[in-house]
Formats: sequence, structure tokens, C-alpha cells
Amino acid sequence: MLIRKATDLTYADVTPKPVYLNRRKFLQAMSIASATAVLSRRLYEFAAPSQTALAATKFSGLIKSPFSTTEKENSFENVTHYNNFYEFGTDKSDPAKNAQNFNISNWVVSVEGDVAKPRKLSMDEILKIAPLEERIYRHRCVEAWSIVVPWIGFSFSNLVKLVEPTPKAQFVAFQSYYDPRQMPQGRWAGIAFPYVEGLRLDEAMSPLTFLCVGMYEESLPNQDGAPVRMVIPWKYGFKSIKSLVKIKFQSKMPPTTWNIANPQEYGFYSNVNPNVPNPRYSQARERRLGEFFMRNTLMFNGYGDQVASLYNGMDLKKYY
Ligand SMILES: Nc1nc2c(c(=O)[nH]1)N[C@H]1C(S)=C(S)[C@@H](COP(=O)(O)O)O[C@H]1N2
Ligand SMILES: [Mo]
Repeated sequence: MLIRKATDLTYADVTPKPVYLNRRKFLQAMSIASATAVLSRRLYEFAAPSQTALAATKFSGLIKSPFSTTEKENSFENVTHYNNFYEFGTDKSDPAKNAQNFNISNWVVSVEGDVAKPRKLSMDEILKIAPLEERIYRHRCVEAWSIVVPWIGFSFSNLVKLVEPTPKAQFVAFQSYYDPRQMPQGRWAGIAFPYVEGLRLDEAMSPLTFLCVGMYEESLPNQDGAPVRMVIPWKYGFKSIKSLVKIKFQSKMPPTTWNIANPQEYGFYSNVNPNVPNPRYSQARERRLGEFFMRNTLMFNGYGDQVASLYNGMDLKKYY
């Protein structure tokens, strides 16, 4: 154990927090290193200071999307301090604290499966796929809270066209990054990682389905799914998978994290539907963060004009 000396406190006082945290990890690793030479190398490797707390990129020249709601946006403070990101802990306040040093440098998203042109995309390449839009969406969690967020990104269909799915591709499977060393709180989350999600190909091609790289004119904060996530506004929030590393086109319906964890409560489709209650949460009403009175939840979260036809002839009580 590292003995905490008065000098450490002084260092903390004069050093910006992320640097201080890394220095502490470094010192801890070094003290262990001197004890056990063989183990030390590995411990040092994962505790070594990394390039973290990268400054947010400011986006300019964003296209204003015609799909934006005119409802009042939630505050940046709100949207970055009330999160679900179970890899970093299950409390709504955990991700803001625990994702601070998440290392997103050299990020690569593998796009693979039944496609003519599989790709491994860097963030620079992703940002060049299509012009960036600001798109203000309602976003509704199955836990009956909702927020309004100015996301930045572009329709996911742009990426789909880039890789040219073959006729076999009927579904898209998504996978999040997972590293228990960077996300130690995930061990206690009670769900399996890496987090996985999926869409039918026609759902993925909807112009509303959004590949998101930022919000409030900046790159995504770590707790909101940096550096790249999905946003699917007519479905419950858990479909909007964060910190994407893999996108796979395939013929079979992919497994999804919350369906695996609790199939009675969470189906593959998970369209916002006020008429189909979850066993624990009525879905009829919702609370917009920051508001006192609840409001009625709208079918497909109010996006029915654009997406209802995807489900023609389907019994949405059965396919929840
Ligand atoms: N990888 C991953 N993605 C995730 C989650 C998660 O725990 N892990 N939580 C989901 C849930 S339940 C919701 S409501 C939204 C929350 O997004 P936000 O924190 O940006 O509002 O992210 C979704 N994406
Ligand atoms: Mo959620």
C-alpha cells in the first residue's frame, strides 16, 4: 500500500484533477512494482498514465436537421450528470464520475459481416462519412424519464451505404467497447458485457437512425458514449448503444443485452409504446428531466409519422 504523505495532498491541490489521478495511479503502480518484479510489468502497463481527459472538440458549421424537435432542450449539465452507462456503474451519477479517464484515443470501429466492403474506421474517417448535423431529439428511457438533446452526427444509412451490405444482411448487430480494467464498476452491474444491441436492416436504414459523435456542439462526453454511439429516438434509451467498436451485418437477429438479462421485460424491438407496460414501469407517462409534472408518452416517442410503417402488420404487444 502506498503511504499517503502530506506532499501528495499538496500535489493534488496544485494539479488539475485528471493529471493528479493519473499520477496517483502511476505512483501506486510503481510502489507495487518494487515489491514484485514480474507482476509489476503488467500492473504498470494498465495503470500507466494514458492520454485521458482530452479536450472536447468543438464542431462548427453544423447543418440544422429537419428532424429536430422544437421542444426545449435539457441543459448540458443535466444530460451529462444523469446517465445510464452500466460499464461505469449503475447509479445515474456514476458515469460522470467514473468515465472521466476513459481512454478513447486511437478509436477504431470495425464494420464487418455480410458486406461487400468491410472497413475498420478511425474517428477521423467516421467524421468524413457525411456532413455533420445537429439533431435535437426526444430521448426516452424505459425507466420513464426523458430528455431533449441536441446530438451531432448523421443518419446511420450513410455508413450502411459505404460498406454495401449483401442480400444476406437482414440485421445489424452493435457492440460496445469493454475493458474491465478501465471499467471496474462493470463487474457489479449485473448484466453481461460487452454491451450488445441490434436493429433490423430496414430500421437501421430509417433516416431517423443516427450515428452520433457529439452533443451541444462538442464531441461526446465520455459518460454519454464517447467517441461514437447510436441514437434511435423512437425506441427506449437502452437501444441507443454507447462507445461503439463493432457493427456487424448478418442474416440472424442478434442477441441484445437487456433481452438476455430479462426477456420478460425487454424485447428486441423495444419501440416506445405507452400501451404496453413494462412489468415494473408503466410506459403511459414520463417525466422530462427538470420538470415536476409528468407528461403522456407518445406512441413511437412521437416519431410515428416516420417509422410506424416499418411495423405494418406486426402485433406490437407480441413484438415489444
Ligand atoms: N454500452 C452501453 N450503452 C448504453 C447503456 C449502457 O449501460 N451501456 N445504457 C443505455 C440506456 S438504458 C440509456 S437510457 C441510454 C442513456 O444515454 P445517456 O446517458 O446519454 O442519456 O444509453 C444506453 N446505452
Ligand atoms: Mo434506459
